[in-house]
Parts: sequence; structure tokens; C-alpha cells
Amino acid sequence: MVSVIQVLAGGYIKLLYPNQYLIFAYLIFAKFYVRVISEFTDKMKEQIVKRSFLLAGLILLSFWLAACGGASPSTSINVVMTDFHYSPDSFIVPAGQEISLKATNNGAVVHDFAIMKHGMEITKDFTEEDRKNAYWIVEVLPGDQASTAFTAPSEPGEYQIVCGTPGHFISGMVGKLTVVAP
Ligand SMILES: [Cu+2]
Repeated sequence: MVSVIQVLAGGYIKLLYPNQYLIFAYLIFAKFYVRVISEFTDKMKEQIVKRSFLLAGLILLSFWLAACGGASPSTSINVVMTDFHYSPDSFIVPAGQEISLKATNNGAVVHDFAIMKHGMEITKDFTEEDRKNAYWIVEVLPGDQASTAFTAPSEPGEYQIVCGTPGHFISGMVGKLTVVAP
């Protein structure tokens, strides 16, 4: 029994929390149940509990499937940068293909999305010397958004993504690009 209330609540919450809306929809649904449950018979209550567990199970399954879905290579990257994180922070792309990138800077300072060349991972903060070891860099001003494209490296493997703004690498602004054979 997927109620109209659940669907409406889910749609509304989706606008506010695109990722976690299912949990919120479930909580609202559960709250609605608690309010009316006192008027129900024991058999009805039993059924409601069973259905609640089933619903929770389906929600968990959908999260699990969504997590698995994110593990396949994609030719588009949509990243949100904040102070000092990438969200998401790992990407899988097919080797040698054109990748479209949309980078949004929701932070208060300028951020980069710099892919280091293979084997050129940095361990200390990004410096001007590291710039030549970058495979590709896009810089985005605070509150701005960049839509661009680059060709994925031809060599499969793991590539480090870093922010080149001083202090950001050591603040944990790091990601991972996994290049897989197409
Ligand atoms: Cu940064």
C-alpha cells in the first residue's frame, strides 16, 4: 500500500533533499501511521508493522542499487565543490573518451578540479611546480559553475584529483578518477 501521502511527501522532500528524500519520506509516512494507529485493531497493527518493515527493506534495497549504479563508467562528471570537499569525490570514466564536466563551486573561495597525471600524485600542498604534472585543470570561482569537456587519459588506472588553491589539498580537498578500458 503505497499511499498518496507517501508519494506527495516523497516528491516534496525530493525537492529539498535530492539524495536523502527516501528516508524523509519514510519518516513522514511512519509518523502518519503512528498518529492513526490507535484506531486500528490488533490484526491491522500487525499488518502495518509487516508492511513498514517491507517498505524499509525496499528503501534500503533502492539505496543499495543506487550505490551499485554509481560504480559504472560514465562520460559525464557532475561535481559540487565546497570548502573543502568534492561531492561526489570519486569518478569512473572510460579511457580516451570525451568527458563532459559540470563543476559547481558552492564554496566561499575559488576551487580547482585538477586531475594529476598518472603516477604524479601529490602528498604535500599543491604548488606551481605541480601544475606541469596536472593532466587537466578547471578553476571555478565561488558561486560559479563551469561546463566544459576533456578527453579521459588513455591509460587505465587511478588518477588523483586535487584542488590547487593553496591550503586546500592539506584540508582534504582530494578526489579520485578511475579510468577503465572502454
Ligand atoms: Cu579548493
